[in-house]
Amino acid sequence: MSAIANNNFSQEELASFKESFDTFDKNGDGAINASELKSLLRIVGEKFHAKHISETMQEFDTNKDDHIDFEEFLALANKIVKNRAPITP
Ligand SMILES: [Ca+2]
Ligand SMILES: [Ca+2]
Repeated sequence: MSAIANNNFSQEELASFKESFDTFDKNGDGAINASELKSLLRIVGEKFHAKHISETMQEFDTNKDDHIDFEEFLALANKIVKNRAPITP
């Protein structure tokens, strides 16, 4: 819970992010891998180009397991929300 508590998200926002996370986690392993991150970044916009995927992965994959888990995803979501509208379709 600590990482979640560090974000100023409401329960509604968290539920919405979890929904997005599950949508992007296409193989359902509970984490976003590089190819899943690619489709995520394509949807959130032109600010995140394909060439930035490895950089984004490095920046937000804080435990270096080559996957973005939900806690790491919240940090990414936090950055996206600050830049533009929420990542709902
Ligand atoms: Ca996955
Ligand atoms: Ca990770």
